[in-house]
Amino acid sequence: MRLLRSLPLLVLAACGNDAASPEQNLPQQVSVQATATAPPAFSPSAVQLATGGTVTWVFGTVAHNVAFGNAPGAPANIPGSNANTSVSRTFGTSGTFSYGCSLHAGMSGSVIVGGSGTQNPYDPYPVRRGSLRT
Ligand SMILES: [Cu+2]
Repeated sequence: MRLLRSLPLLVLAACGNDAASPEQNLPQQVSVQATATAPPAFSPSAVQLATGGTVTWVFGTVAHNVAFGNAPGAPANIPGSNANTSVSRTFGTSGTFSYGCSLHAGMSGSVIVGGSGTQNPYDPYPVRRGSLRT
């Protein structure tokens, strides 16, 4: 009977731990440079980000934009011609979001949000059994 009563607590503790650990090592803020040199590119072309984190695109002397297509959960596009400015977007949904610059064919990048960071080894017993006893 004692084992059955403590089982729901153990399950809750394990779920909470699982939800937190994949995000622990992912950055909240990342910068991407839109290069002014040929060929036009986003650098780095792929970045990893914690869910809810922010990417800042840094535009130099050559105009670029950022278009995510119609991916569900993607932030608003950065339309038009952006030069000598920086624009940030927040990513509240996990997933991989590919984007491109409509001014330069083949200029593309991706933002990988949540879940894919370096994970801690799975701990099957995050709470010591003894601490559940009352
Ligand atoms: Cu461009």
